[in-house]
Amino acid sequence: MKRVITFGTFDVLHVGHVRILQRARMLGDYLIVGVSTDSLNLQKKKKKAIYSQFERMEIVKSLQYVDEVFLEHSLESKGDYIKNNQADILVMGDDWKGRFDIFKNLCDVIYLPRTEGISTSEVLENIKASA
Ligand code: C2G
Repeated sequence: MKRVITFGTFDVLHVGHVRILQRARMLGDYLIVGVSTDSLNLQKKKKKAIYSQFERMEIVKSLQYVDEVFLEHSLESKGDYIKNNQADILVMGDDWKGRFDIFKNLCDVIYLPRTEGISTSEVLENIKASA
């Protein structure tokens, strides 16, 4: 059974998130998602997530493509997360291209094209503009 792992904040879920999770799942048989904690997200994005880490985990877990979720506490722990979850494949959007090649000794590393024209920040801007 091929175990796929991926990571993200997945705030205000949109089709870009759904499509990477769907494609990641199709590369194996079981998809595990590390959902960034609120503090890791703040560190990465310099602004608070709209939904809490527990709400974001609940939403991601509800998707048909996702088998398991856990909290991603740090980018530096990615190697441990890969090992502890016995992942065979790490999948990330290609905005991360090259950033995780160091884990090629642990698992396959695949970067998939991002979905163009959508991001959580754009969605939030649109909501603000239409309010
Ligand atoms: N994504 C995508 N298309 C978009 C937006 C996002 O394919 N239009 C992908 C990203 O490339 C990433 C995943 O969806 O693989 C989650 O994106 P974010 O929630 O923005 O997460 P990110 O900040 O990239 O977190 O350990 C790595 C980090 O936790 C990744």
